[in-house]
Amino acid sequence: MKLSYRVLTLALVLVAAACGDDGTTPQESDPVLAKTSGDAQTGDAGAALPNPVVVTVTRDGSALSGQTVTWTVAAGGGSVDPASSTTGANGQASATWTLGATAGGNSLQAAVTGATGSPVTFTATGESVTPPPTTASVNVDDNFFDPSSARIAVGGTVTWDWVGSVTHNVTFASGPNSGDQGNGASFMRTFSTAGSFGYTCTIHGAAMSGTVVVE
Ligand SMILES: [Cu+2]
Repeated sequence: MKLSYRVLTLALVLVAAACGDDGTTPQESDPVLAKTSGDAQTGDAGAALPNPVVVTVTRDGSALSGQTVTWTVAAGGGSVDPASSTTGANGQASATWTLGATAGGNSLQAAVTGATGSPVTFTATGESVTPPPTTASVNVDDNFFDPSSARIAVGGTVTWDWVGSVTHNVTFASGPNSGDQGNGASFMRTFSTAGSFGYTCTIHGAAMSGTVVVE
């Protein structure tokens, strides 16, 4: 009986030694990759989406900096910039996604080597873009411009036609301007640079104003 106790004691010591601290640190958990923002956006085909795509990498629930995130367009034919980025102190990395030129579905993957949940997939919808026309017409009425905003291509021409019964003008911050005109008159101006150009009828002030958007 006494011998059995000794054998049992020896066995317990050996088991304890096998389970004890052997000098190595515990195994770290894998990083976890998750989408943060920028998924399911809609934007113009061929153009950058309005918001960046953002992912977050964590370990055991805490932000993990210094992780390399690889961004790859998976469908739609667009591009992403940069092709890889590194998570910051908040665990986040982001990229700008430019959709393919053809309207329709696009997808993008973000990957972190060895991370749980990697890769994550973002989707976006590209909408067809109507090119700006080369000409536009605006009615000068009493006392408003119709439409108040005209869109044209660079190099395009806007024509204003006086259809109201009282005198008005089309006056930009810098000319050429129409001068005062009455019913039946018209004024044309060609715009050679892109931008948004506001104008007013100085007779009726800010309440009678319009904009030409040149793209
Ligand atoms: Cu006026």
